[in-house]
Amino acid sequence: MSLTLYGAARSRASMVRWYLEEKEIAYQWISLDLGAGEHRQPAFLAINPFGKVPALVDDSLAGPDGQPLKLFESGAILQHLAEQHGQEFAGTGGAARRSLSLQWLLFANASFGPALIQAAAKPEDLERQLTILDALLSAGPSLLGAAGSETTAAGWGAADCAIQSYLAYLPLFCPQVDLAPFPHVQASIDATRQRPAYQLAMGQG
Ligand SMILES: N[C@@H](CCC(=O)N[C@@H](CS)C(=O)NCC(=O)O)C(=O)O
Repeated sequence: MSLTLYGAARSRASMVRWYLEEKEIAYQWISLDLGAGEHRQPAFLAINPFGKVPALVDDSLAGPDGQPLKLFESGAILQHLAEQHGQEFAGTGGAARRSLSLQWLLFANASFGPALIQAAAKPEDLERQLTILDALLSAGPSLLGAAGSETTAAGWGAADCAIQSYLAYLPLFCPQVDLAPFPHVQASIDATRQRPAYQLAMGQG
């Protein structure tokens, strides 16, 4: 079995890389030079026709073409890893946990990420989301646990990886946002930055 992750420095691939490092899942890292247009070359377009990173090739499963499974979209890759390699949804409560994981991954990529990008134009949208996240994080660092999952063991997982990654981007993308009213968000950012696997994933290109 082998996993190959295609990414680039300072890209969303870092999120996926953090997950793999944190869970100690073996993978090969291929760093593309976006400036040189490596992501627009035929070899990579055969993996992700949209020419974006991250992309994953997982030879433990076959895709519809009979070749090793190729995936793009960070949220889909994280959910795949959680299910196939992270054993996140086994046992009692697994089905609910899987659905909640998907909910938070989609929220991270479709709602929270865009709110960060549009923070200058729509500050009230980001503030509202931060208020809710701060309240949820006050119940514990894992959103799956805080969101009312039936499971007893609320370990760190793909959903946490995505949300915590975007939260850690917040001071970089939106330095104008005052985090003083959001102490649990601030604590989450501080804790994320302390994690060796996060540092490794963010620090190496
Ligand atoms: N929604 C996609 C976004 C992928 C994306 O936009 N990736 C950027 C890097 S963060 C990229 O590949 N940019 C290169 C380009 O667009 O030319 C995901 O979450 O994977």
